[in-house]
Amino acid sequence: MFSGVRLAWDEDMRTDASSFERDVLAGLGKPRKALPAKYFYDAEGSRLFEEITELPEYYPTRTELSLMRDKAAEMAAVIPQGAALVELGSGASTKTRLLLDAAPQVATYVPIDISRSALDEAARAIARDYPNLRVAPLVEDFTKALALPAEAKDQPRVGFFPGSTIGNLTPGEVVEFLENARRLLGEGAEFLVGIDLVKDEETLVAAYDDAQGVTAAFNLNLLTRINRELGGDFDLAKFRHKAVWNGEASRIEMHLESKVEHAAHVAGRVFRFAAGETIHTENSYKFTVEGFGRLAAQAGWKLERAWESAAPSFAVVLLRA
Ligand code: AVJ
Repeated sequence: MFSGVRLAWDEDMRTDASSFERDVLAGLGKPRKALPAKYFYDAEGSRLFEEITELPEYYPTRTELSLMRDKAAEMAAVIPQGAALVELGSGASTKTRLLLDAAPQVATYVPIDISRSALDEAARAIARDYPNLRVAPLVEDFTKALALPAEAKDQPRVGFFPGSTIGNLTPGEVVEFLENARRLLGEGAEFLVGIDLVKDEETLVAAYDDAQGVTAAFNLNLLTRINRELGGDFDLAKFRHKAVWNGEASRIEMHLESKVEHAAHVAGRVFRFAAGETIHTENSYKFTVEGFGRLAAQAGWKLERAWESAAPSFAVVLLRA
């Protein structure tokens, strides 16, 4: 399944070598070659993603931030007194701070992340800056977490999942993820989710194919990682970055396209490429608020409210269990 995107890389999230190898060999062995997007985020990939968020074409990060800045008071107003704010996959906590600053009624902050060191650091920084807040971090894969810490047991729960990270999931995985979140947060809980919205193709493609080539470097870095960690011999000069809008599936697809017919080797196996053949490396789904509401409903959530930015559009939606 899905593993959350993270903003900082560290030792304890170094990918289990054998599952990386297994996933890469399986993905390259498919008739339509594909690699899981979660493997983008080695140290260099995490650095490149940070750089992407600063690009003029890559609007989602800054749009969500300014939406949250503008609407923080309204979002805070839906959070009950004494609530536990549960962040799924806590990254850089800039967006969390916007909420906490506007919502002093939050009693407990529960960041959930699979990386203990990233979690400890985030928890320590928040605890220092919000002395009245109880911070109860949970080291767990947030897609699999089954129970909240005791500190958050008897409080109203508000989930928080910003960044359109949910866009990396297929619709079926979105429903599964939202079902798990509902089970974790419980009856009556609220859930604030950041989603990128469908818009004109030109804006969408530019966001994933920037003029400076940072997204191309991010995409190609996956081959560098395979070369280094799995003894691959990919020649990066034989591939080009491609970002295409798949309107039918409502997603941006990233691919690595082979410019020429050639072969590459990974872990002693040979993989042949035709000229023009691609490796599908990422899906970034774009939603409508109504469409997302239908997915949420399938998972037992009711879409109560949506805050939408001006163009290029991005939304933070409020779900209720
Ligand atoms: C981190 C999944 C939200 O899909 O926009 C950015 C990742 N890929 N540019 C996105 C990404 C290429 C990003 N998410």
